[in-house]
Amino acid sequence: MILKMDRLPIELPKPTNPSANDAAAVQELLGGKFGEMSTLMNYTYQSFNFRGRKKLRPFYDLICSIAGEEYGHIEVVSYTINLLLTGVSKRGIDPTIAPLAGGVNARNTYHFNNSGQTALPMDSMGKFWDGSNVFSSGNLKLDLLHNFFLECGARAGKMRTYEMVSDPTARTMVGYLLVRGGLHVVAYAKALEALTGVQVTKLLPIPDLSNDKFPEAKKFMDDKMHLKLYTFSQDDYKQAALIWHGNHPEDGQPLEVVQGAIPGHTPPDLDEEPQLNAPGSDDYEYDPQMFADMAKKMGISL
Ligand code: MN3
Repeated sequence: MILKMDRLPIELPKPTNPSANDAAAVQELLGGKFGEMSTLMNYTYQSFNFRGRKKLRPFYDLICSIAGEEYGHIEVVSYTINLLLTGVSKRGIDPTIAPLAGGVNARNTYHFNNSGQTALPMDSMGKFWDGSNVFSSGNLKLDLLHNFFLECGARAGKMRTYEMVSDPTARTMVGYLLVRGGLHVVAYAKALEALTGVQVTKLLPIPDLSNDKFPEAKKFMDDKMHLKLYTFSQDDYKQAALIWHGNHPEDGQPLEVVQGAIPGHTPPDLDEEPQLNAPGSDDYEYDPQMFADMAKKMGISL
């Protein structure tokens, strides 16, 4: 089961230049073949489908911990897309001025046609993510090899998105995901080492450029975010520590398992876009004052 928190793993800065085409490029990190939808659903299904858990519990605990983290990754990429799309059309309620005219020249018109200028589970070319991106063979060595490859491919995609999109919102998010995805690369390499004795960490980094060459990633590394594996569970998945221990293969610093979740930050409140009726009219019967009075009586803080 999943326990949810209304938090994002990092604080996202507001874009300096909101841009529908930047948002379209970032979609690759959400719904691309190597995007966060793929990592989330791969590890989630591999954890549901795990056979022989009694014998191989540390591997199960590791995959479950990483699956838990990936939920927050789809969230932080989605919020980045949402912030990049905020304010990119003309705000107002007059349809005759064609407030969405800019959408015609945006690379991804779904952001205007099918959403309130917000993220959709699709790649940078508008192809919707689907379950054929999930690999869950049932063979642990094969699944771990796949996960190692998936994280390396995801890392290449993050680096290229960083090189395409220079807005600080996107770069902060990519810097964070390079560090956390980089940790997942090492985790699957170490899992393969524990299972087979082959020194997979000697292949790292793939691609060759180190995360510390990206200033936004370097900041998170200074906070040791490349060393801490979170279980994303209050009490479970402790045996992940039987794999996640020792020193980081690139900088030699000690690895650590943290029980629970990344503390995180309140997600940004997305501004209204009236020209898209998002979220809708001020004429709703909904009465904030009535809810405020009720909350007071019920002891709920607003
Ligand atoms: Mn991820």
